[in-house]
Amino acid sequence: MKHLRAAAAAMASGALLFTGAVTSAQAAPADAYHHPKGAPLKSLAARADLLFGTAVNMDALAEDKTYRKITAREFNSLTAENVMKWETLQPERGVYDFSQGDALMRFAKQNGQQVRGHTLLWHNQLPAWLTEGVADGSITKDELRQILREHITTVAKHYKGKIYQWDVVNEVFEEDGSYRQSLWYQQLGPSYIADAFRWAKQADPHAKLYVNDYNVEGVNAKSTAYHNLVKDLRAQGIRVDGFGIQGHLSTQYGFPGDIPQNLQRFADLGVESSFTEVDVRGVMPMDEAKLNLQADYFRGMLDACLDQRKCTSFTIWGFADQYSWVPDVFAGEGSANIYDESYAPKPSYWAVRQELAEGRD
Ligand code: 9MR
Repeated sequence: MKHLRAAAAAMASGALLFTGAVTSAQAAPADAYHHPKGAPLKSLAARADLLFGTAVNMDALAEDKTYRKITAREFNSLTAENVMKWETLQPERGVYDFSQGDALMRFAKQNGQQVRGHTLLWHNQLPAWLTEGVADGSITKDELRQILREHITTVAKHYKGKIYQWDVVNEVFEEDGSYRQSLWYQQLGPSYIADAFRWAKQADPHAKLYVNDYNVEGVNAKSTAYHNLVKDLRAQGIRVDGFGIQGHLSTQYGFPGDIPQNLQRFADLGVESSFTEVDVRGVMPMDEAKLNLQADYFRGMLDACLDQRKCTSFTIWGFADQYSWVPDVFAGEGSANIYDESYAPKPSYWAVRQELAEGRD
């Protein structure tokens, strides 16, 4: 546990700002986030050979100058929080709208950032024409397979050579490791997963192709299902390159202690891994103890990634609390990000900063 040693050393040397024990009030002068001294987070990450990313809310990027500034300055990888999902990209059958996805690509290019693709297949945020068509039988199973093939091919080709990792399939297992009973599974059976990887590879051979899910940080039934899936697909000659751990944690539950073992067993299979959607929510109102615990959770995930050579990117799911998805989904919980609503860095910001600065072992 490198980070605990480092925190103790920092404390002893009086470097309080980097212990993670600061409150946001202490750490944040009123008017601006960009006061933390030193290099931006992305420079520290680059030195550690890590892509450090955030999910991007395109409305905030258009309307909020500070949001835009932080997005440009602190991260070397961006993920579309929503605009590369089916309902945005194919709002009508056969009609694609890449305008917002392309706007994100342009922003990333202007700022020298890489882009993570999310997601070629999911059971959520599907367009109504698709879900309704399947429900009323007007879209047959054969047609659905063609629709899936066409969507993956069109989207991956559109962004060919510009996306370094694609979440090819997202959230395909239940907590007990059985297949999620999604529209895809119910209509097409489990072979849709191998198909999705084949089609993605054909369309964009250079992107690293990922499975991605939540509650798979440690070794458990769900992460074991992914381990078996990756092993089986690769045994069939299907290219799967990476295991994506979303990393949506809550301070009201314990920290999964066996993340290093989990990352190692995927590395042993020959695939890389990434943290793809990290945030740590808490039961509101937050207090200093909870904020410090939150910082420990961020630190723990980042430390595990940095200590695993095959962990190549670490993306947080947004950075500012006012744009977080959490309060809409978990009643009474919030404060999941590293900056508060006024862009004051929280203890979790300092924890992330410290870990990045320490780099890999
Ligand atoms: O953050 C996203 C939020 O804005 C959307 O409303 C929501 C719709 O389900 O999806 C959120 O992002 C999810 C991601 O795409 C997949 N993993 C879980 C994320 C949080 O729900």
